[in-house]
Amino acid sequence: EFGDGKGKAERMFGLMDVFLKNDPITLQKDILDHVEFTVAKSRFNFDDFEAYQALAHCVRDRLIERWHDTQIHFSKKDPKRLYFLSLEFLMGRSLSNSVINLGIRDQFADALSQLGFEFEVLAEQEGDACLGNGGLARLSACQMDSLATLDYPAIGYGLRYQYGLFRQVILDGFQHEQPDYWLNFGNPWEIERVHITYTVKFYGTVTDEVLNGEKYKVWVPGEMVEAVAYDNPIPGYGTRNTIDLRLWAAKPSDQHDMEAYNTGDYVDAVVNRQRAESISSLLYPDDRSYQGKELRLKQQYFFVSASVQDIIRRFKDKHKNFDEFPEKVALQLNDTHPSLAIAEVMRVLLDEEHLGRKRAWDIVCKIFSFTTHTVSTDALEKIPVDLMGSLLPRHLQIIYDINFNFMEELKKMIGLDYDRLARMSIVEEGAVKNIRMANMSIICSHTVNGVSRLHSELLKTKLFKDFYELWPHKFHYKTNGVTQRRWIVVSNPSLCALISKWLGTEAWIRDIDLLIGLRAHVTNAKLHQEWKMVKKVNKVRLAEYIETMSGLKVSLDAMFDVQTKRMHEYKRQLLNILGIIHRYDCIKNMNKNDRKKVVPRVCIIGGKAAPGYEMAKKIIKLCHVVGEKINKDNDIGDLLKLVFIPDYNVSVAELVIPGADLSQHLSTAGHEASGTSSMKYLMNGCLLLATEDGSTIEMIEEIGKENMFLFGAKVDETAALREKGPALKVPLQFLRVVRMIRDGHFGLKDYFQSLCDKIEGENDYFLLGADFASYLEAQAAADKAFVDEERWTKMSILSAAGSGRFSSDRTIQEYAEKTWRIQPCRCNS
Ligand code: 8GP
Repeated sequence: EFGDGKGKAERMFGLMDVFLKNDPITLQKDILDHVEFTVAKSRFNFDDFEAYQALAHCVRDRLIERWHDTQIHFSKKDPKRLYFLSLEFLMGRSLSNSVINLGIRDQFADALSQLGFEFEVLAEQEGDACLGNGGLARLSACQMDSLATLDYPAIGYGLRYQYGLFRQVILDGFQHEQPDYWLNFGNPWEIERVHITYTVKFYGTVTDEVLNGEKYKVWVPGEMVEAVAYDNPIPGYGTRNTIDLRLWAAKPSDQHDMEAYNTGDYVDAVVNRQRAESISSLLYPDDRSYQGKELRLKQQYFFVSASVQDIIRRFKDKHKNFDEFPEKVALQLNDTHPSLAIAEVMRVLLDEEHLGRKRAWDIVCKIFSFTTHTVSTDALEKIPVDLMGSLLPRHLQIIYDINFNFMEELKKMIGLDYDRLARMSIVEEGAVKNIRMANMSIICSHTVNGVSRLHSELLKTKLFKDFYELWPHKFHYKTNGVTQRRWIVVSNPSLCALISKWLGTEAWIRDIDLLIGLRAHVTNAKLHQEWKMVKKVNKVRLAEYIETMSGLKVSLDAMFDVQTKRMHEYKRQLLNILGIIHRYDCIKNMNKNDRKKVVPRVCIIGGKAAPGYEMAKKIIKLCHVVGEKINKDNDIGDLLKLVFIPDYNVSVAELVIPGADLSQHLSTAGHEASGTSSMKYLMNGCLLLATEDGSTIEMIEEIGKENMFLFGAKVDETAALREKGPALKVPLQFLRVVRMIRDGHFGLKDYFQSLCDKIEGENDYFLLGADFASYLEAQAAADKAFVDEERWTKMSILSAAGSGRFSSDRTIQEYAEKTWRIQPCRCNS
């Protein structure tokens, strides 16, 4: 392994300790060494942030050590590997998660306290890595944690954006976006690999060439950019396995623009080179709507091309030909964003490896699997043919070729049903011709997964009906899950300790099914007492946060009622706000005696709106004006408060979720593919008020209807309700609250008209009016349950106890066994 001879290797081993040690003295020494030599501060004078940096480097050393062992082990065993391609990973903070997964949190806490620092305080110094928008991106992060924990030989690939998701700043109740230049203070969690670089080509032309009597296509690029690897070690829990999340950054290529230097245009040429870096400069903040922008397509191809080169290089290191490629490589497309990988693998196998069409196609069909995260046709990516043709001329040819062959096959199978042929074609005809990325992904993948059972049904009967009828065997689902390491162990240490105590083991941290064991104690008064205490601790933490952030003092006796997620009309934050207005209105009209019976509530809403999404931004403003009115109304006091939590992100979620009593998941049935925030709330013993949508349907099976507050139209009822249009009866209370907004009760009368128009009469596509009465009933049921403390606590325990199915460990195991067909590869060294 060490190049020149046994003697050198032995000498190097002699110089190293076998493993880094984790006793308090060694840790203190290592931290201080990093203060001095990495952070370059005096070990007698450093602040919390510098201590955090030193600590992070100390943890990083230990991560690298395990990461090396794992990579060497994988390389020796050469197992089939999973390559997880995703344009978004929402990792949040790394410190606490890392030390917990490495099993050395307490040792670090001890070492730090002896140096006069508190672990928790230092952990707060870390900024979030927000390289993703929302559900899809956090799911990728949870799945990486599970892949590592379950010892799967996997690598994640993505983009190292310099600007993460914008920071949300609220000024006068309006959302403003600020850039998140998150690398400003350095990032100790990544390792720059200056030697792992690949050239990525763009633009140019395709020519024909003859080699040994065979004709080949040659792509002569017009621009070249370098992709540099940044490795982010992802430690598993309870294992030495530490896998790699490899993110690519764009750097100018040395091969770039030689012409310009030669013609003497040196300054311009250097300035132009810098443009290359813009490819990985920012994360697009629109989750869902797709706009066919060139930079976005460049990002997609850039990360796909670098990853595919890396994958093929790794394979070729061990294999002489491509025979075994499908037995060694599984490529997972996280939504359609990485789907250019299909055309890219095809291109490499055809034009560079000269395998011939049949063989290349045969390989492609065996290695790709595709997961879609949406239910809406509008959210499916389409790339204008002109754009594709100019940026990636060879790929467009390949896509046309795949499509031609598919259409020929299809005609044989279904005959000349031109409508259906047109619907299934990769190429959408029309004023602007488009490439339909989802169609390409389905045609070329062996498996298409939905993210919940209901989602999968909708894919089969609606979104991808034509494809399902052709290839029923391709369609599956893997209900999403979240990792209990992050969402209980890191974010809710008190609950973690309590669960371990009552189960008599920490094994549930790796084996979530054990949580069921809590059911045996569900009526135990001692457990109830401790359970309530844990909730209280977390509510105190959340209340303090609210006070520092907004100056608002909230009562701990109130029900903390939370809705946090991206702002979308279908997620119906508006329904929540209308419900709050209704509650306020009712309280205002009550006499003193009736008011005594009101269950006090602190309503908490958080989430970002895409910068160009007007309606979502209006909902944020509405939340603020309503909150202002209610919170300033002394007559109401603690009976009702409404707080908007700005800049909702992973670390804010870690604080909010454990402190919630009730959480709301209000999507109109049939619109939320799965939903994952509900799973985090559930694990934390928070009760759910929800529609029967996405994965909630599966939660009902685990928790029981009687332990949740369900409401609203079911998925098969929505079409009929919409059809009724203006004839649909909506409750008077609904009309009244909308009227209050229209009449300017909360100010900005004109500004909110368009918002009101969207929810009245036949415009009410998301059925707020139709679901309002049932929503209020569910809210009333929640109030009733909350006053019965014992019942509430029991429901809370049962929620956590039944949340096991929603661990990403289960999801990943299903993917591994059924879709990727990979085996664990545990590193014991
Ligand atoms: C989300 C779905 O809306 C959510 O229901 C699901 O739980 C989550 O994915 C994980 O599967 N979808 C997206 O976040 C999404 O489509 N994002 C756009 C960037 C594509």
